[in-house]
Parts: sequence; structure tokens; C-alpha cells
Amino acid sequence: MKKLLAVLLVTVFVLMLFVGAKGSEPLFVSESSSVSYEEAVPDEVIVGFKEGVNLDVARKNVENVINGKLAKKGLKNFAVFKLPKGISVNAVKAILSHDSNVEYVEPNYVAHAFSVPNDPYFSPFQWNFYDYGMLSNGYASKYGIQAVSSWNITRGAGVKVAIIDTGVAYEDYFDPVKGQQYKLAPDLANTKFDTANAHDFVNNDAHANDDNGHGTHVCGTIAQSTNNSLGCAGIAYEATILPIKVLDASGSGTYDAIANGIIWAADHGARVINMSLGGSQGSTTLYNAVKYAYDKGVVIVCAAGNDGRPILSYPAAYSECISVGATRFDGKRVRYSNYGTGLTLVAPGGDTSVDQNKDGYGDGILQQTILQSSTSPADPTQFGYYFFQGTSMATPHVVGVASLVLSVHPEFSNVQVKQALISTAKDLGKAGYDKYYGYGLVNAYGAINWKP
Ligand SMILES: [Ca+2]
Ligand SMILES: [Ca+2]
Ligand SMILES: [Ca+2]
Repeated sequence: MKKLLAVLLVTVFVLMLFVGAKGSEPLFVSESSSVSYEEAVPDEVIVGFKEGVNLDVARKNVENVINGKLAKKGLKNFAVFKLPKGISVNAVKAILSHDSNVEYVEPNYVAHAFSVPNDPYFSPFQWNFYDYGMLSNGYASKYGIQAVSSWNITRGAGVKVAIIDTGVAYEDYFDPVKGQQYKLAPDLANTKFDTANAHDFVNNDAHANDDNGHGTHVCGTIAQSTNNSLGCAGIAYEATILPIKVLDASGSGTYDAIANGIIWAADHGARVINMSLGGSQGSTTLYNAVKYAYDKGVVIVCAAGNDGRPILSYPAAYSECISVGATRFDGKRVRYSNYGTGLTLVAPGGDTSVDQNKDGYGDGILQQTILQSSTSPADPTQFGYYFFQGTSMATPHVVGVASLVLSVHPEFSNVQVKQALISTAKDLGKAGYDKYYGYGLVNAYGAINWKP
């Protein structure tokens, strides 16, 4: 006898950190520190001259001494010089400390026309979204996904994203069968949902409510309501979310439900599918569903798994899927993250066992979800902000970025979206593709500017 499909369970790839939040109060009462850049033009320096000096002579002298070229005259007594290769600003500073015409020497810093979202937890907790060099609690975040500069160009409008998971807290709804009340998460209040096509393949109804918390957290990373002066930000916060429930309150579900969810997503206009889930077995039913969506042009993004082993879970292991491993604040692969040939990309999944930005919290991924408890079931009527970690958290980063790409380039095929993601990823580990980091860390700003 063949094994019944129903015994093949999948689980969500999340390791939760319960921080003991009670009630609907947010976890933090913290003032938000400001986020800034540490970037300068690499081969330029600004030299300021003392009042009253002959600027023509002074500039010529600097050119000679540093063996550089005058690039731009300032309107007052400063000028920009092009540095020869290998000469640092500090070296120039040392050399010009003997020049009596010179008042100061400094890097030619770059300002960015970006606006940091006003969501109070964005800084310092959402380092995973930052541009390279932005500060989280005074520590440079060098391995975020560069969402901030991307938001000047797109916020994901016009793209439908299916979240195939435990459901999403996307509506106020009383379920008469279960006698259970569900609520819309406050920090999803401005997020767009395709409520008409939401579907629950666990209870077989049209209400994909979340009774676990996993799917709502994933949804937050993709499209938390942003610039609403509340809680956290999301990556593609103008995208439209299609909630599809295939996992139950314990975070498990059957392959038939997942296959149905994938087919449903493809048939209801999703351009991107998030699957922060997986099982250890391949399956014809699952593969056929993946192939169906793939052939319809859907970008399918799946978690690699949290076993810390050299093996990819299913459906991540299928070549039609973009498989995602997890990194942490310092850009290193997190120990739980599965790897192997076939791993496509990595993204921040967090590591709550360390506090590398020293903000007093383990470095997980922070989003809002329904109230978690280690002693009783999650409460879908109350909410808190939680640090989760896992390849489940890494996956929606890639989904968010894929959505930003499709918002700028709705004409792109799923193959082109993947190309945009992998050819602009920040290479980590061994040079070039490797089995621990795939093509590297997903890079939103690079991906949305990629040209075929
Ligand atoms: Ca928010
Ligand atoms: Ca931390
Ligand atoms: Ca590499």
C-alpha cells in the first residue's frame, strides 16, 4: 500500500522567542533613535581652506602634495579633490596637516533622499531592512536588504502576493463553526488584502484567519502597515496580500492542502507565493502544483528549513522554487539554516541567541502578530510585537523584494525576477555561488534597478 498523502505533514520553520508579552501592549516602551548613514564617495575628499588664503594657490598646492586632481570648487572656501588609487582620506588628512592654508579635511559624505518610516520600532529593531551602513543602536547594519533606498522608487503597489501559511490576521470575523472571534491586526490596518479570494484549506471556508501567529508575522515582514506611526514596517507595504490557510493552529498541514493552496494562488492572480513551510519528503502532488504555478509565471519562494543540515526541504528543493536560507545581524549564516547545492539565496532570518546590536533583545525579526503564549493557545483577538527567527522569517524578505521588482517591472517573467534577485545579491562566504549562502544576500535596491 502506498503511504497516504495525509501522513506527510509539513511544519512551519519558525523558532519562537517568547518574551513574556501579555495583553495587547507592545513589547517595547522605547524612544526611537535616529537612523543615519555612514557613507562617503570613496575616491573624493573635501578640503576646507582658511579665511583669506589665495584659493588658486592653495588648491594647486593641495593637488601637488596629494597627487590628486581638483574635482569641484566650492562656492566658498572649500574644494573637492579626486584621490589617486589607494590613498585614504585619513592619509590626506595626515599629509595636509602640515599645509598652513588648510583648515580641515573630511570625506565627501553622501546624503540620501530617503525617508525613514515613522514606525517607532523601525529603529533600532528592524536592522534587517536597512541599507548598508545604517545604524542600529549605534552599530552599522551591513547585512540588511537595502529596503530603505528602494522605498523611494517603489513600495510594491500593483503586485498580489499569496501567503500560504497558518492564515493572516486580516479581518474582524466571528467564525460560527468554531465559536471563535478573529481580529484584524492593528499594524495591518492599512495593508491591502484580497479578502474576496482568501481561502482556508484546513477548515474549508473563505476565511483564512490565523490561529497560530506564524502567517501573520510573515505577512508583517512582507507588508506590515508602514508610515502609520505604529509598530513595525514591512518591505512591500503597498502590495496586495492574498491569505491562504493550509496549516492548522499547531503550524502543521497536509500536502494536499498545500498543493491546493498553490493552485488557488496561481488561479487568483498571485504573482508571488510565500511558503515559509516545508516537509522532508518530495511528493508528486506537491510538485505538480508547484509546476502548475511556475508555468503560469508565479514566483515561488520557499524556506530552506531549520534543521541546520545540508539538505533542502520540500517544496524548497524543487528547482522551480527560490529557496531561502537565513542570515543574522553580522551577515553570517545562522546555525539552524539548511544549506546545500540548490540553495538560491539568503536573507535575514535572525538569531535570537545573540544581541550583536546590543539593543537588549536577541537579534530576531520583529513584526506584529497575534498574542503568543507558551502555556495556552495563541489568542487571535490580541496582538503583540515578537522577535521570531527562522528560514520562515528569511523567506518573506525575498518575497518582499520580488514584489518590489514586479511593481517596477510588471512585465517581468518569474525567470527574470529570479535573475534580478540572484545577479544583484550581495555575495557572502566563498566568492561566487556557494552552498551556504547560495548567490548571496538578497538586495532590494540592486534588484529593482536590475536590467535584463
Ligand atoms: Ca507600522
Ligand atoms: Ca538585538
Ligand atoms: Ca558566496
